[in-house]
Amino acid sequence: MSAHVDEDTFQQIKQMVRRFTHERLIPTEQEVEETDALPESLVDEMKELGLFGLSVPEQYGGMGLSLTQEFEVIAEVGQAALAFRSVFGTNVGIGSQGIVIDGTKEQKQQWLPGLATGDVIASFALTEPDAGSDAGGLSTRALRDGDDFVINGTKRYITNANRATILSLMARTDPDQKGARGISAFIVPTDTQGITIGKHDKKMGQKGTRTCDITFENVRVPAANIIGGTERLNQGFKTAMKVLDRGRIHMAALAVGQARRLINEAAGYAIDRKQFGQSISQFQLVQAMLADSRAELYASETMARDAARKFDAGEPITTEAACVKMFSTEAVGRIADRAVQIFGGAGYMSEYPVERIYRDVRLMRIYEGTTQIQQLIIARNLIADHTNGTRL
Ligand code: COS
Repeated sequence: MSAHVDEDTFQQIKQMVRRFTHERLIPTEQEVEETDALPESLVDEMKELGLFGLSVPEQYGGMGLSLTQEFEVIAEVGQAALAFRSVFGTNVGIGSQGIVIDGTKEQKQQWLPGLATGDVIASFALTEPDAGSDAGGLSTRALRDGDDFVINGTKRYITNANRATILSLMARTDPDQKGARGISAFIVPTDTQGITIGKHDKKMGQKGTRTCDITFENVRVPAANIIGGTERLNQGFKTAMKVLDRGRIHMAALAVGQARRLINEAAGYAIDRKQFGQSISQFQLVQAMLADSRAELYASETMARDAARKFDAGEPITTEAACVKMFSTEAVGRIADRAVQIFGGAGYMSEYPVERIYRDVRLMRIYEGTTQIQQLIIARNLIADHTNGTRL
């Protein structure tokens, strides 16, 4: 493992997060579900624990975890309702990583320390009303005007937009280029004139998370705010794709966390619940469901760890990240379905967490690239490699 922090420190961080998840987050899940909001005191505790800075390099005040280590930590916090991870997730993942991966030294110095403490919140602004899966088809424009760019357009379903201090925003800087070329990534402070954050969306699950539309009306940012500086003009789509590649392994950590929780819940219930005069865990049809879930969890963990190790070693991971994201999020959907089945009628009642988790994990097969987009990426790369003579 290409550890960024030593093994002892990492184990301490992991144990601390595991304790925090079980002692503080899981007991607050019901309140979050009912109020559709996170208690601010808990968000402050997360800041104090350093959760906002897990992936920010140590030199900028973060914990500097490798992706392998981040996977293990996120899988711990991922046992709790997904809303908890979501509030710091954009700082650890898609909101900050464009700056970490492609940012200039000045941009890193300006923003990463605040992102690490949680004093600065970053959102990733790619999706638009007419550009979801077809991210390269986005129509928000950033047109050059002297030393500035002037941004107009609308972004949709932007996670943590309500709290964001800055946006990693993808916009079309070359209107003559229709597709992925001609897009640049910008750091846009949300207090810039002309930005309006809409009211938050009502969702099927993941209560307590926040997604909002953002509109831009003649929003003026200096050319120096292009992630990586002006030499990365029209290179922003690639920045977004690199961020998403990495983010898809982070997503797998969440799927693994939720899968572990579901299996714990289902096994506990199956052991306690008696029918036909015995524990239902003794019935082979129930055992088959538990076994399938356990095996799929193991496959998800193993794939994600392998992909994270390759990422940390600097290897290309686009195919692996897509495989891991597709497999682990589809698997957790099946695992949630089986957990509800094992709980029987009780599984349909909000009294037990599996009913909520069943709804919460549904989004995982959609956000940060649908299963169908992952299939497209995997197949495209496979066909290209094969055409070039590469055999598995
Ligand atoms: N890493 C680095 N560069 C990448 C890349 C990656 N993973 N994927 C693509 N690129 C590059 C390509 O190499 C290409 O570069 P050149 O122009 O130099 O050849 C450029 O980016 C355009 O790539 P491509 O032609 O593959 O773009 P497409 O428009 O066909 O789109 C998909 C590709 C479908 C993969 C992309 O739009 C996508 O991931 N969509 C899903 C978006 C998403 O996940 N949204 C979730 C919401 S945001 S949380």
